[in-house]
Amino acid sequence: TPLTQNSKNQAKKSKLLLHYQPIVSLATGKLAGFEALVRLSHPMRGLVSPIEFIPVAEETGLIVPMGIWILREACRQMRLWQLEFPDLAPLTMSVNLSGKQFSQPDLTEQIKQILQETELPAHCLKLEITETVVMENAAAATAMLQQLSNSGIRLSIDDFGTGYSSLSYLHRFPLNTLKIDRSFVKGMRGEGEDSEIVKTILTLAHNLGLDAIAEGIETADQLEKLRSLNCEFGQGYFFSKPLDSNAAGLFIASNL
Ligand code: G
Ligand code: G
Ligand code: NA
Ligand code: MN
Repeated sequence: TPLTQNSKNQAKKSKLLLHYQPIVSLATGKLAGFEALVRLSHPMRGLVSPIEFIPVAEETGLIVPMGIWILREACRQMRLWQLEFPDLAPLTMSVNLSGKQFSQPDLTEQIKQILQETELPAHCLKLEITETVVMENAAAATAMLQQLSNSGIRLSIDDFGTGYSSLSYLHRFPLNTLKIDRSFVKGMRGEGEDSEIVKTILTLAHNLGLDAIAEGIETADQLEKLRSLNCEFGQGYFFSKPLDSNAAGLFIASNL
């Protein structure tokens, strides 16, 4: 039948989807937002990691339309949750931006249009950019970050501590958040070297007026340590792995 034919064709297509990893306030344990993480659903290979296809998409330029789809889908989903859970404290949706996306001159206009279409308030969207991308062309980056920030969009530096960073620029960028790379959280026990690095990043963030998210929290020990260091937010398997949209909706409901 045509229906079977159609579902066969559909099953052969690769398709993009988003998973959402909870970000939690370490002081209260309450849900603060999600990071959107893209996946490719492949008919033969199942869910393919972005590590495999984002670099290819960057090279071919496909990342630009793909990134627009990701932004729209993430904003649409967050707006749906706001409507579904009206008592929800405002959550932030964090979306990763690649270097090529970040260098599109019309990025701010495109995002403003997506926010208008999806009716998501600008302050509910946060963009994650790595320090390497920002530092590659610091002058252009400053102008771009300023535009985005002027539109009310929040900004965070992803994988902080692993890339090339310049402290003299950092304080000039209109940032909101530093995300402490999970490699530092992983090695954090007792008074080891990684604990000192985490402490130093937190001091830096707070001195610059930024908040911090610790990535890759997997144990109660790491959580306790980060809490005692006044790290505002955390993300990692200890709280939840990235969830599909249904499971993320259930996570919100169980957190109300
Ligand atoms: O979700 P996972 O751990 O597999 O992500 C692997 C890497 O892919 C991470 O570095 C993450 O930042 C990146 N990534 C995930 N989703 C996106 C996305 O939507 N856009 C871009 N540019 N990178 C993403
Ligand atoms: O580069 P970026 O920070 O965006 O990478 C996010 C990736 O980290 C996601 O693909 C996600 O699956 C992964 N991740 C999230 N939490 C944990 C964790 O607690 N431990 C490990 N090993 N990886 C995690
Ligand atoms: Na990220
Ligand atoms: Mn990250």
